[in-house]
Amino acid sequence: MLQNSKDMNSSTQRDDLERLRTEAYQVLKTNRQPGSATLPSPKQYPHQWNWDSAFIAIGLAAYGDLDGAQAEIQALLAGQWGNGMLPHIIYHPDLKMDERYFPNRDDWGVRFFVNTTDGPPQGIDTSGITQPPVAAIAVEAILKKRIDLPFLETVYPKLYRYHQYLLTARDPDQEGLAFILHPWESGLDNSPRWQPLLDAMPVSPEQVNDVRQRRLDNKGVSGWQRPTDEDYACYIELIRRYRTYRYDPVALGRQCPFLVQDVAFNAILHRANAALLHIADVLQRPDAEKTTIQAWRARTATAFQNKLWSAADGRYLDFDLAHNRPINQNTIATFIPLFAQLPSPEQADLLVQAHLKNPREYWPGDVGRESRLLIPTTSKNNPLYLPYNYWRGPIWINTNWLVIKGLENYGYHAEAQRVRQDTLSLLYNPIPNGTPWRFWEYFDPTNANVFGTDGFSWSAALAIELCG
Ligand code: 2M8
Repeated sequence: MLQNSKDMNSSTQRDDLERLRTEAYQVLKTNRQPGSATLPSPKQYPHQWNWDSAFIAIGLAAYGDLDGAQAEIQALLAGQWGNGMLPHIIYHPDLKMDERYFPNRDDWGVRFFVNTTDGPPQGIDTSGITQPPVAAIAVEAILKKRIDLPFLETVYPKLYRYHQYLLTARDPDQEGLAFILHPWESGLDNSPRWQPLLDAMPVSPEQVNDVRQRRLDNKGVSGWQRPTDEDYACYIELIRRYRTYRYDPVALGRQCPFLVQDVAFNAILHRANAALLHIADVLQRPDAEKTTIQAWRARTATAFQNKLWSAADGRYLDFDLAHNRPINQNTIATFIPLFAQLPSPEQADLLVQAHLKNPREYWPGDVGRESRLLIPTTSKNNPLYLPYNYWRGPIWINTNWLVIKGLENYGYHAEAQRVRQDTLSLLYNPIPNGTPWRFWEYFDPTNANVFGTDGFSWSAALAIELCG
């Protein structure tokens, strides 16, 4: 195992990191579909996912495969809807893949219910919801390595329209906060933050039974590592409702039982708007357009201070628009605003000292619930914390990566280094005469047990980025 920064600087460790990079890139090559995008995992997630592709592009850019990174982004943007939304899944063109993932393309019904000028492009099957908007951040990572003007000119208008959709259709009151309308839009699917909302959603025993029959995600991966059937019944019930509303954004905004201004999603959007501005500068876009992006950023920054910050808790709280109240669940989302430089230095210090470095919450130690590794995705003192279940507590490479960047933004270099060290040590697991790195999906913070699927693309991609 990679143990500490001293080890990491030794020549053996440098060789190991070099091998880690090479093997990680191999995973991405294996998961890439000829002439198309990279699957998160051919076994578990056999289609293209929105924020996965953005993380993959970041890893490809860090490796120096800039053509691959650009192709990944272009494949993602090819699925953009007429109304600007970037769907969370672009289904694999091979229909046989539908036997391997639930819900399948027909379950969304987007072709039937969305006006074609607003909906998915002809010939591309997509889901009907989005995911955290990391794409512009990935494009910025590419442009820092190579300025390919024709590429930037192709992708910029699409990214602009995506952000515009999020800050208009998803922000009818112009607060600078986009709402998400499904737990899957957060990317942190069964985060404890959503539990109170799901508990309030009526789903029948028949619906639970139906998803129990249809679910495929808990066949290759053990069910105890995945969301419950009850959670899945809610996920599918929400999709059923969107079909009933014909994906009309106004109806969705008024009637959806799950409407949340998610701290993590909006922090990522804020950071993505900084990236968009950077791209606009490179392309010398008109001032009016840049002023609009600046206005989005100003609004979001104000809303984070005035609406989402809780002085009593010393952290940001998501806001439940359907019930007009904050959601108070301490999870990894607490730290994502650091990535977007939203907190003041004093707020950042509170987040780091009172929460991240608190052994009752996130920091390793045996006060209350014991853990050894950073960063659990749920605070250890949250009653809903489960170190082995999906987004309920396990460590994920993408959330660690976002927090590492956030800590570095504020000069918390020792803490960032500690998280980076833990992240690489989880990925680096040499076994004699075997494949040393399997790039698992998520990890137990108490004992480094591995969960989910192996050969998981964003674990590999962000490992490359972290190797530097
Ligand atoms: C997971 O989500 C999908 C649904 O979108 C699933 O559980 O089937 C999440 O971890 C999500 O963040 C990720 O993008 C997706 C593909 O890796 O898997």
